[in-house]
Amino acid sequence: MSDRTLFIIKPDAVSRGLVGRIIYRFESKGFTIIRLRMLQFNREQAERFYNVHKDKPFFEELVSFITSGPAVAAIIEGDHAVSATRLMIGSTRSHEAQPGSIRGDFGLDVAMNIIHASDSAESFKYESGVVFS
Ligand code: DAT
Ligand code: MG
Repeated sequence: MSDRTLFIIKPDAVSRGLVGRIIYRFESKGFTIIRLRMLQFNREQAERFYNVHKDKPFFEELVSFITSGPAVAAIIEGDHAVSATRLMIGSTRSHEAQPGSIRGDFGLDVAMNIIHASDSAESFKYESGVVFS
């Protein structure tokens, strides 16, 4: 089933010069890029984006990290986009992420974990509204 998802290359990966290598993986996999933009999250937008985590102890850290520098957001389309992209990014805790996944190959940290991807069709709809409106 062809569907769409959103990923965000987070400020740590942008500042480390990983944008091209990350986008290359999604193109190589067979996804089509539908939208692509560099953006700087402001606090209000970051709090809305991460609304689902507002009661978590790491919420403040999350918001301050995502607003700390430019990020790159993309909407991509292809078969099983949501689940395939989640597999490609790897586990949240980068040091435990499978080698071959983006977090597994490029990161070690939990908070600064390179990339975000929507985890369902509903979160894709919500998150892309925050980032591409
Ligand atoms: P994911 O990004 O894999 O969907 P999540 O939705 O559980 O993970 O959490 C959102 C982000 O919050 C995650 O990418 C990094 C941060 N985060 C999660 N757990 C954390 C923790 N224990 N300490 C610090 N940051 C954390
Ligand atoms: Mg998540």
